[in-house]
Amino acid sequence: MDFIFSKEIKKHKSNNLPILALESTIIAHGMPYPENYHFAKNIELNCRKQGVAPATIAVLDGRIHIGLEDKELKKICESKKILKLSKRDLPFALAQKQCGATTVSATIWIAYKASISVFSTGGIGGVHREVEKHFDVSQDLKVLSETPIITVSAGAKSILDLPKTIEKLETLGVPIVGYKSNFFPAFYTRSCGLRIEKNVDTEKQVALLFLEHLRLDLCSSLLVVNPISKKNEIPQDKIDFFISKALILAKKQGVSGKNLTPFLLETLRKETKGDSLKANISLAENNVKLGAKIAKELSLCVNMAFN
Ligand code: PSU
Ligand code: MN
Repeated sequence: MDFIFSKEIKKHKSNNLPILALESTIIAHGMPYPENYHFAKNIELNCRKQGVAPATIAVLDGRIHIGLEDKELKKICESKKILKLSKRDLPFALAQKQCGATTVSATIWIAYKASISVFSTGGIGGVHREVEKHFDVSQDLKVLSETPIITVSAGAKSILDLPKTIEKLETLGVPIVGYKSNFFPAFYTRSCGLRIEKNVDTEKQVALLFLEHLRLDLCSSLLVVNPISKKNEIPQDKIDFFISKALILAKKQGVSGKNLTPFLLETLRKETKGDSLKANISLAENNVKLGAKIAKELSLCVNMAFN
C-alpha cells in the first residue's frame, strides 16, 4: 500500500516511538464544524503530551494520509463534500482521486497495513436496531474480526442494538475486554446493563494481552471498552427518549445506509441542545488518552523484547 506519512509519524516510525491511529469520520461526519476541529486538535495535542504521535488517517485526492498537517485536518473538518469511506470504498476512492474521511473499518485496515498497533475512536459501529427489517450491520464488525490491532472505544453507539452487537462480536471472534469495568458501555452511558467476562486495570495488562493474541496468530482486533466518565454520562432513560425520537425521524425522512449514523448523531445533538456532543467529545478524549497510554506500554514491551 502506498501511504503519505506526516513528518512526525515518519520520525516515530524510524525511532520505534509510539504511534496512535485515529479515524477521520468521527470528525467529518460525527461532529459539526468548528467543534470537530477543536476536538481533533485537542486529541492530537493530548497524544503528543504523552510522547505519542497522533496518526489521523484520511484519503486526500486519492492518496492515503497517515498523520495530517494542520491545513489537511482543517479541510477534513470544514468540507461539506468529504466522503465517508469504509474499507470496501477505498479502492474506488483511490482510483477516482477522491477525498474522504475513514470510518473505523477503513482506518484500522490502513493502520494495520502501516504497522500501527493501537487505534482509538468514540464508539464502533454495530448492529442497527430493527436489523430484521433492513439488515444494516456496520462493516466495522467484520473488519474488526480480520484486523489484528488494539481498538479502544466506549462500547458501541447506543443508537444501535447493543445486545445483538455484543452477540455478533462473539460470533466473529472479537475479544472484548473492559477497562476497569465489568459492563459493556453504551457510549453516552457507562453501562448498557450487559456484563462482559473479562476486564483489566492497567494499560500494561492490555499490552501483554495483545502480545498473547498475536502469539496465537489471532487475526481479529482486541476490543478494549472504556466507559465514559461518571461526570459526563447522560442518564440512560434521558438519552433513550431522544434516540427513539431520532429513529422515528430517520424513518420518516427515509434516511438509511451510510447516512444513518451521522443523521442520528446530528439529530441527537440538536435534541439534547449540545449535551450529546459534549458527551461524545468527552468519551472520545478519554479513549484517546487511554489509547496513547496503551501505545506507550506496547512499544516498551516490544522494544524490551528486541533489546
Ligand atoms: N465514533 C464516534 N462518532 C462517529 C463514529 C465513531 O464517536 O461518528 C463513526 C466511525 O467512523 C464508525 C462509524 O466507523 O461511525 C460507523 O458508521 P456506520 O454505522 O455507517 O457503519
Ligand atoms: Mn450501515
